[in-house]
Amino acid sequence: MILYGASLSPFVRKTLAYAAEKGIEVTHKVPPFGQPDPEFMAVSPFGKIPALKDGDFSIPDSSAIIQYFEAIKPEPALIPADPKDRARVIWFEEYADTILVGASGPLFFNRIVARLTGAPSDEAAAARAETRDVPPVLDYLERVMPDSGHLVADRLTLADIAVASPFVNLLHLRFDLAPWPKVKAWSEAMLARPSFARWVTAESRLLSR
Ligand SMILES: N[C@@H](CCC(=O)N[C@@H](CS)C(=O)NCC(=O)O)C(=O)O
Repeated sequence: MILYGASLSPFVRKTLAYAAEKGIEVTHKVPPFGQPDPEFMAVSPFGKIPALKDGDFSIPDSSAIIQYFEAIKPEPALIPADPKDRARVIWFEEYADTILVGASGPLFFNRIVARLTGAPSDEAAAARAETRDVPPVLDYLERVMPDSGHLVADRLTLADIAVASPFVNLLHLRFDLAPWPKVKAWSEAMLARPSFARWVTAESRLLSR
């Protein structure tokens, strides 16, 4: 199986960490930046990352890829069968993908991606995200964070993996999580798991160049 996309993308990192937690082996390929790559475009019609190729089957989108992983290898089950827990897991994936990435994306893009790619940087947009947009999104997470250290069902699920992924981007940004102590402890524990730690290390090396 080939998983396309740079791990700096929270969507790509989510699928890579999910595969690792499931014990699914993937070959990771990063399509060349800024150049049309026919092999990649064949699996991702809109050029978005991640995308997956498994033999003659291919599928884009992190959520679709994760559903595929869960179906081909049901154990360990990271999407609960219980209706309420399952719904909560999908909500947290949505919170991560749209609300947290939506709020923190301009910060990451303008302070890190722009530097890496040479794209113009909008520091005012980054500062707005940092001071106005991200804090209420983290306030919510602090409010709902269970004492068990897992977001749903008191065990590791897709919810923890999906929400932890953008926290690697916040780590690269040296975003101070001290005002959100439960979130800080949870994110440190999640990012120390081997499924995330290897990407934290590899990306930190890339960003320090
Ligand atoms: N809903 C998609 C979002 C994918 C996405 O927007 N990826 C960004 C990188 S973080 C991308 O490919 N951007 C390049 C582009 O929009 O051309 C998913 O979950 O995979």
